Amino acid sequence: LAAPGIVKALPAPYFTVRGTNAEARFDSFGDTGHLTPVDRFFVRNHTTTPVLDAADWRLTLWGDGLHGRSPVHFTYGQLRDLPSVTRTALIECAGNGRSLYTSQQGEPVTGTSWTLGAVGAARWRGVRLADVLRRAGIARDAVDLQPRGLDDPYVSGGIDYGRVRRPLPVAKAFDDVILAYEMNGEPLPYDHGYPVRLVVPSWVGIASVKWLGDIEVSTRPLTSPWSTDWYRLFGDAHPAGGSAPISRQTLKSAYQLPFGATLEAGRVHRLTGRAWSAHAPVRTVEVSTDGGAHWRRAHLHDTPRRDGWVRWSAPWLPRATGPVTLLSRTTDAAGNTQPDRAVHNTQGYLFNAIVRHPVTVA
Ligand code: MTE
Ligand code: MO
Repeated sequence: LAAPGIVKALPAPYFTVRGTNAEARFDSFGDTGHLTPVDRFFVRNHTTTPVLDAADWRLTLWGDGLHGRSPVHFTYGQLRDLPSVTRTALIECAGNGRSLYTSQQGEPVTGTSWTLGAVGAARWRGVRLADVLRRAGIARDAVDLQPRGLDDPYVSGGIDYGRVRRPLPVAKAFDDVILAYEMNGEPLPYDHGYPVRLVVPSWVGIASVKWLGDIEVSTRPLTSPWSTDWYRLFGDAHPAGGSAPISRQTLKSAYQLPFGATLEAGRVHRLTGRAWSAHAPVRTVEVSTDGGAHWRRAHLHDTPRRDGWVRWSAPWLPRATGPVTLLSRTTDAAGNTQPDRAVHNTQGYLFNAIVRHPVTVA
């Protein structure tokens, strides 16, 4: 049952597999709690999941940004002996929602054709990256880190781009990044980065490097193809070589209902969904069951906070039969709200528009 490059068995009801990637069906979140169980947590692999052994794994820190000796090593046991922290964080692929640029806005994009299931919330336990950097002797003038994975080098179109790696500013590393070794109270599963991964809260998923092997610590800005060729906004709205490397995620809301679902006319349905923002806690979710002519507030079932998402529901009594477009729109405490259209970029990142969710009343 395991897909190529993915170790965990992917039960068909929960996932759509695309090559080495697996997307959760958003409607399968309907019977889960605030946290996303591992059996429906999306997998995004540039190549394949390596099966590593914690007993001979070690993390190496190196570079001119260490003031003492370099390299410095930490074994798995040494990391586990450091004070631990546990926190909830979403991981969401920068391209989550990408296919909607085309299906909803008629715009071409390249990259994995996700709908809305390349996101999940988990409880992560591990060590603060700041603690490890201090112990390794990070210099005052270090500005950038470059964490790198132990999965196979990424080769595409005959070009070997090397192992997955991406610069991470020291300021973010000291803020809230953790080296995670547990997910939802269990050792990290192979597909999610065993034995140790980064969790970079509120940033695009690529920042959360899995199967972490080493971290370069530098007194100068670093780059990699994951910050120059991809994970930037390219296209007409972003001329002159594209935006800066993208960092923070955006905001979204979605119904926990299959696209094209059929709902019975003449009875009350409890429509449910989730909303999340990487900028600030969710403030409101509004729903429209008439294609946007009227909006009303959904009921929020979680206390909005910075981490994780908010489950919401709204009752609906459809009377007339026929096709209907359901809409949802979230607004966060910083005043960000989902627009009617997302600003197009050729690689289809950061889709944030109101999703047009087709259903049929019969
Ligand atoms: N880390 C390594 N080493 N290799 C990868 O291919 N994919 C990144 C990131 N970390 C990746 C990686 C991307 S693009 C995303 S969206 C997240 O991992 C996905 O994390 P998940 O597979 O645990 O859901
Ligand atoms: Mo991603």
